[in-house]
Amino acid sequence: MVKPDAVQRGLIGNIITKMEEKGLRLIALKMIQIDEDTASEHYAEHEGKDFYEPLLEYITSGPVVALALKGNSAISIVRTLVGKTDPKEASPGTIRGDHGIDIGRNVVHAADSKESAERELDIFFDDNEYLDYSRVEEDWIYE
Ligand code: IDP
Ligand code: MG
Repeated sequence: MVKPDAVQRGLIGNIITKMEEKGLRLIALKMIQIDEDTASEHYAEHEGKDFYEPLLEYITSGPVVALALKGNSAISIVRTLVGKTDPKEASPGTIRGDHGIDIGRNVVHAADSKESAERELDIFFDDNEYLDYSRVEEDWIYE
């Protein structure tokens, strides 16, 4: 997910480009403004933590772009492209490493496991919103 700060900073295209160029297949995409209920469902695991309320405020503060990506090892690949949670510690070349400073404005969200990916995708997409196709270059991406 492209978070509200990244939308405001004109980084949508840049972030999606990184995923496309890596070779991941974009199978669903939407721009939305997350409401309070959806935000608390999405971030349920963080309820009760110090940063929970500011996090809900942040993620509901403006439009976001939700995307579903498919590919071998997609979840770990995306987490690697995104970089560490705290942009100050994220490596150069990663999205957070190149574009953020504060942990509470860390540009993107990415699911961290198959279970969380399934749970989170269910929040934002209906089953009939996933597109079934392949990219012509996939024969050249996978051996
Ligand atoms: P992740 O986004 O890398 O998976 P999580 O630990 O799941 O990191 O935290 C969810 C989000 O909560 C982070 O992306 C960040 O926006 C926010 N967050 C996490 N830890 C802190 C903190 O210590 N202070 C402020 N915000 C935080
Ligand atoms: Mg997380």
